[in-house]
Amino acid sequence: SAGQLPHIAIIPAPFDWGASRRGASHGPQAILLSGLERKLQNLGLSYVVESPDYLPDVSLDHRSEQHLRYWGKIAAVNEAIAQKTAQAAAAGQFPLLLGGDHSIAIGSVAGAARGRRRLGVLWIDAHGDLNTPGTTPSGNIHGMSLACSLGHGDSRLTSIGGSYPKVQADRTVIVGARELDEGERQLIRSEGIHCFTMHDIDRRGMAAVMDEAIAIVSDGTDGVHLSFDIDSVDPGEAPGTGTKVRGGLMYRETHLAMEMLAESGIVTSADVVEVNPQLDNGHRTARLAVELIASLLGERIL
Ligand code: HAR
Ligand code: MN
Ligand code: MN
Ligand code: MN
Repeated sequence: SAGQLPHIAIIPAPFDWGASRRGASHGPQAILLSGLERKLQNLGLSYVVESPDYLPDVSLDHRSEQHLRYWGKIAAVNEAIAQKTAQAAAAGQFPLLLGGDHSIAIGSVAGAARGRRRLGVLWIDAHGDLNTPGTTPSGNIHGMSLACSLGHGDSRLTSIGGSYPKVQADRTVIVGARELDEGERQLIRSEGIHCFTMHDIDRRGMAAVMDEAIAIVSDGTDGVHLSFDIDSVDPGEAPGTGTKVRGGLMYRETHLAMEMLAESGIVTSADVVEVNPQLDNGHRTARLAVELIASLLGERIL
């Protein structure tokens, strides 16, 4: 990734059946309307905005279970997301997915992993998204997406984009966690997933945490997928999201993380998820998402 600027494939994923509330399906439009294209132009990046037409119509798919809510819609949509992401990556582009709730990462990680079998994953989130149907307190699949990518949970989800684990635990890093369920804590311990909580960030500082996170996800990997859940940011800065948790990342801490990732040059694909304009204060959260994407893609203060 050194030297030549990547061609960005902006892939909208207007889907919210993985969450407990509707609205995140309008995230892509809100982010695009908040000046994303202008930012990319100012950075001198070439890009294409894909049409959401690649997604199947799942309005009549009502397959759902108590501990796997709307799994039918989610499986169908994520197969298409995996395909679209893999296609962009195979064409040498940088897939940038705009969510959508975090269930769309089941597809994006699977797509990113298709051409990179030693993919590192950096999951920046207030949550672990490490539940399975056996541990979920809600049945909502956006709380299961990272577990799925690691090969844990129901085969109707883990088989999306191919019946194999898309990533390994020792190449997976969570940053920003502050609300984990008991089953998620157990999975973190039993699998050895690297998890930097808000406690770690408070103690050591964001720079030290990101230095270590970058070292882990780039060690022996052939690419890195960043899955950025906007609820990692403190709700004071990012109110437009469905599952807010107090005590999150500060404005500058979040930018610093993105700037350090840009400097490292390791990120090969990304998603920005859980922006819900129906819960936003104007377009505050969508505008923040645009700023953070710009920092990730190389915008610098000086
Ligand atoms: N851990 C809870 C569950 O599984 C809440 C998950 C919440 N949402 C997210 N994920 N936005 O990051 O239901
Ligand atoms: Mn139950
Ligand atoms: Mn999440
Ligand atoms: Mn979250």
